Amino acid sequence: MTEDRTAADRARFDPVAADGRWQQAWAERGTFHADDNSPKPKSYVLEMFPYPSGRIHMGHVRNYTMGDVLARFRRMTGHEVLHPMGWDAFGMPAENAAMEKKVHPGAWTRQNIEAMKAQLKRIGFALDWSRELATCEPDYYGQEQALFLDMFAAGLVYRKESAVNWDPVDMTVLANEQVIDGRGWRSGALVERRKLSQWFLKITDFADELLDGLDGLDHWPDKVKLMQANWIGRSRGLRFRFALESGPLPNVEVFTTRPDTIFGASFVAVSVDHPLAQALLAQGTPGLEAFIAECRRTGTAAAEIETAEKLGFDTGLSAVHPLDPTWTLPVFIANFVLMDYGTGAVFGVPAHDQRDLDFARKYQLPVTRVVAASPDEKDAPIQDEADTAPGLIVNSRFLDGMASEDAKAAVIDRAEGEGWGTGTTVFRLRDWGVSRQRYWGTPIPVIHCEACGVVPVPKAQLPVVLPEDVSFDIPGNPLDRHPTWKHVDCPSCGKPARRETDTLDTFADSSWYFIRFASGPADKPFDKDVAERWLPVGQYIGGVEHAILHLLYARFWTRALKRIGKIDIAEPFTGLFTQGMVTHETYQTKIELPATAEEKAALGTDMVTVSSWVATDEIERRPEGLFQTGTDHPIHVGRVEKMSKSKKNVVDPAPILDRYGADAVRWFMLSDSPPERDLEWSLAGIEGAARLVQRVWRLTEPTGTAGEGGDIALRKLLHRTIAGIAEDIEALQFNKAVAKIFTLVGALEKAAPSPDRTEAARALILLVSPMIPHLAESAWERVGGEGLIADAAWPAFDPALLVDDEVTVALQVNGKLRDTISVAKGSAKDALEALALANPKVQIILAGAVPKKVIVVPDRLVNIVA
Ligand code: ANZ
Ligand code: ZN
Repeated sequence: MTEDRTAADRARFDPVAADGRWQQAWAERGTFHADDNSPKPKSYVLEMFPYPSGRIHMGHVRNYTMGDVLARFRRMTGHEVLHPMGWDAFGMPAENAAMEKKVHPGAWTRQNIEAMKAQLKRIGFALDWSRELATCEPDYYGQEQALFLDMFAAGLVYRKESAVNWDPVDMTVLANEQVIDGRGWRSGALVERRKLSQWFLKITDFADELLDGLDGLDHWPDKVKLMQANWIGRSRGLRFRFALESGPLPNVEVFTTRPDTIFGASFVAVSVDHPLAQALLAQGTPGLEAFIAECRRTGTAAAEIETAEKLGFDTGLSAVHPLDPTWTLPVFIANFVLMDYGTGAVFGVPAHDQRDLDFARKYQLPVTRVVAASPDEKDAPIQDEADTAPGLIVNSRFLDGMASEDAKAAVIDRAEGEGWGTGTTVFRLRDWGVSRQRYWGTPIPVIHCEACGVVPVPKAQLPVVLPEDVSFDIPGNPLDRHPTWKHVDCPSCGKPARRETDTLDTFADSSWYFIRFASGPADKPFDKDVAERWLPVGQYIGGVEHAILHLLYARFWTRALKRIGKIDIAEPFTGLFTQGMVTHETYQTKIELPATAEEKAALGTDMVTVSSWVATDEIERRPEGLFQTGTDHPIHVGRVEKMSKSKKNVVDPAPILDRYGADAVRWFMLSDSPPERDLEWSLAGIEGAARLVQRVWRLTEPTGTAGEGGDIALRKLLHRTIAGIAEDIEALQFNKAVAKIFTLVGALEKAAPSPDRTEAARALILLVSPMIPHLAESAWERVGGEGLIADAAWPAFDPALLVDDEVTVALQVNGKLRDTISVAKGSAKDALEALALANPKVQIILAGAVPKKVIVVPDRLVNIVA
């Protein structure tokens, strides 16, 4: 009994012990250290660096496991691999923690980094930890300040008064993307429009190149390229002037991308910030001040303006149609016209633009169709929906019958010929507002002096370090109310001056970290020569939620550095992969409670059902079903959703790692779904992964007798597997690689001892080593492999063995499949016919009958007609 157990224990692979042992061995030898001076071909594999929230979650594990398999594989195929890790460490959560828990954002962040680093190490990632960086440390953000100053000197940074989204609760400016349904993404407060002096980076200077550059990114997902192209939004349009019959300005210049619809115009509208609106305001136009104030209450995000109630103020002025001096249009001030797009003024075509239609219905303006599917439909009515479909121009004088594109060109030609307008290219992309009124970010390195204006901090005085002694008991920017920090002498005239108290958007920090990983000297942001040895990143992996902003900003930042001569690389990431999410079932209890007085009044019932989410580890299975642990509340199993704190369906990787070991977790992350799809977490899945690890272990057990003779089938399978897995890993098709390993494992388990089997079992260890590296090291040691498997080469395959010289032929009787046979490829027709007629299953069906006809399709099928 006891003896049996020890034998079984000895046979079992102990994953947790192996994890620690090999992780230590790799660390001691610096196995994953990337050598800048290596003569080998370089491979830079990078996963999007994490925000140090405090714990590694399953999404991280999946993301980093994928990158890790590729990095390890590239090492095995002779590359010098750079696979670094760091921390995107500035941002709001640290300040929120400071407010809620009274800890310093720095202390909170650094503590989280230590905890998460230990967790990452626990998973055995092949990372070069010597290059670790955290964006919240002065040695990083000080270099970012230096780059900011370089861009400032090159004219790529400017300051401007602009309308911003102001969150009145968090007391900060929000980016358009942080405004969701008119509310602050974090506080949920209704966002207001405010004017503030803000710092901007000139990303619009690069709009053309950022758009055209997408064409060369062959290894990016199309959907990401499309999202970026739409975000940049290049379109051809026309700018032209409407003369005003009276009023404070002689004319209003509008911008349109639909000059073909010019005869469908029914009004002209300008932004509340337009000079015409401002001039009318200065004249004391009654009611205008109140109107503008009302408009200011909505955010500036395009989506916001699209959905917000359309508001207009009739100025009483008239604009003259440029193609008909007898035709005048009313001029409105409207909330849906933005000042910083086009000219801040538009003409409205209600029949073909939804905003214009909503506006026209509200203010009873004419709606004239000027585009129709065919000329017969020129009078088809427009109801509540604008007709945005392409078609032919109607009701439009000299444009009638033209296709839209031709009509656009015709109007632009006419405008340019007659001198009232010019064709232009415009972009939806706007300059990047980087000012944040927050503490936990990179201080913008400038000084404001009464006499000298904006003065950059001299580089010798960098880094501008954040003060440590700050308080978070009241909202607002702690840098602004710090007693001493902002008071400095002007570097130019020496008089008392004031530091900039805005910090940089954290997207700036993530716009160049991949360069700093490649080269991180102490005295400058990076060394051009060294950085260029590694860059661009060959494979970047991360969440699709970063498809637009992070990736666009990083592309811009890299191009900006190229333009100012800091690096000779235009595109930072040649390969991009966006992985799916990790999902899990959700659980809820539904409990009947007596209604409160208000609920009774509102619902007319005495009892109400209260649903609450239940955490994954608070559930117990009883014979009657699932219950909330320690209660009699039955559990309702809900939809499978992305793991999230709010739905309490998060599974913490830490206890799973302690129980099953790193390899089982890694294997599960790779095995179940294609990597771009969502992966549903399940305990059954992880247990299956743990069993696979043990199966591979058993296959590497010395067989004692070597056996004799060859096993050509196994040999062929092995060589096909070697070639196939290499292709799958290069294409990041990890689930396909996993399937091939299962097939090989199954074949090995059935194979009799032979030299071929021994060789295949040894090769199997190499094949699984990028995925389950701890097991692989132990098994490699067991079979007497040389050195660490982490340093071993990917096995070679013999191309001759990949050629498939056997085919499967279907045997049919009267068109029905009866059996299949394996034959040599290219077998002759009569040989196939003879084999078919001799087949036992076919003979049973025929029962002695003489076939009328035999149809043979070589390499495919034999059909016997009886
Ligand atoms: C006439 C027209 C007719 C328009 C029609 C659209 C459809 P995209 O294509 O997204 O670039 N526009 C111009 N400047 C604007 C501003 N500052 N604020 C709000 N809207 C503005 O959008 C260009 C179109 O958006 C322009 O073409 C203009 O309306 C409007 F059937 O002109 B259009
Ligand atoms: Zn000065």
